Amino acid sequence: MPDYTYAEIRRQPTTWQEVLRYLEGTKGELLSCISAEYGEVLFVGCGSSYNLALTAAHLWQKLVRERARGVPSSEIFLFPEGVFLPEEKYLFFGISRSGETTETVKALTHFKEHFRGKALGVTCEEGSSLARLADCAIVLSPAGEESVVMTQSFSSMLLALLFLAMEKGGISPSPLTVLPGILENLFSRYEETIRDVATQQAFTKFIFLGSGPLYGIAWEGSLKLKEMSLTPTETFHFLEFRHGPKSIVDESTLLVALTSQSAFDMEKEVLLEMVRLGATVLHLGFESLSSPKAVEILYDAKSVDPLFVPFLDVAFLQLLGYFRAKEKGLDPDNPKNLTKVVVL
Ligand code: F1P
Repeated sequence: MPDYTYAEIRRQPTTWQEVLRYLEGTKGELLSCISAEYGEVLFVGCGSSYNLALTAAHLWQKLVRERARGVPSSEIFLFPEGVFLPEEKYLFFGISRSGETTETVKALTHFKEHFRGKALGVTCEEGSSLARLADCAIVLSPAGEESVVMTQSFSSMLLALLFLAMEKGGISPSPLTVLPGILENLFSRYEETIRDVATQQAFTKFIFLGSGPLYGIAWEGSLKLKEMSLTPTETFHFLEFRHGPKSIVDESTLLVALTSQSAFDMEKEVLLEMVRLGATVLHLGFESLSSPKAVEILYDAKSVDPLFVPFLDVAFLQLLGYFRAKEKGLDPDNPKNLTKVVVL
């Protein structure tokens, strides 16, 4: 009987539909809350929520054309001089599934007390500290989950931030309505591919590669595999991997490669170089690497917008972590050493 982590991963298409309906209903209020001009937009969170912040910042800057950055919550109050300029006006997004992570609540409070601008909370918990302390809150109750590790909460909070970025950037978010159906179809086509890779014992080194908006997703896939299956992992921007870390590549290495349409040629060169060093590649992207050492999940460029890729990639990386945990006889619902919320 699949446990709730699996159910929540597979439920994402339905949850995304519910989240999009919620956003259509609240977008007027949210847009009026963020309508001013800001010198910089900060996306702030811990763990998976920080990985989400990295991707959200890239998408925001691209779509809204405002400077944006992802920052770990603790940096906000421990090293504010590296984040803030006193005279600047900021839009601060505090991101937290629980809305109770000590560092993120502290970061939002510290921002409001010491710096200028607007503080929004992005959470799945109605009535949470983050939702109460923020000037405005995005509360995605349909994306709440039983799982300790973040799955639908991650993709749904990212979806909300993409929706808002598109609206503020003057781009209609209506194309997002086809995203749930696309994931459902891809799940039925490729779930077994992911399970096959996850159950191969030959791999002992797992390296995640992603650039641009997919760097945060590579980190999230890396964290999912680590949290659920207790597997050591590393994460790099694609071309950074050549500058030293590639020294460890051999036949026991699995590269989990999240390629992009815009940088595919250079990303492919990195991957084929590592295949020559003995690596196997789990490739998620649009174009085939045409290599016998690549296991591939390929998206149809005619129906998949590049903006959809972070969501499709992360859903399959969640399954990778889940299936490898099950293969190792571990319980993904109760990951070792972890709690659902980190309260200090
Ligand atoms: C953040 C977090 C998760 C981590 C674990 C503990 O929670 O650190 O990233 O995977 O579940 O909580 P939150 O601030 O998003 O509630």
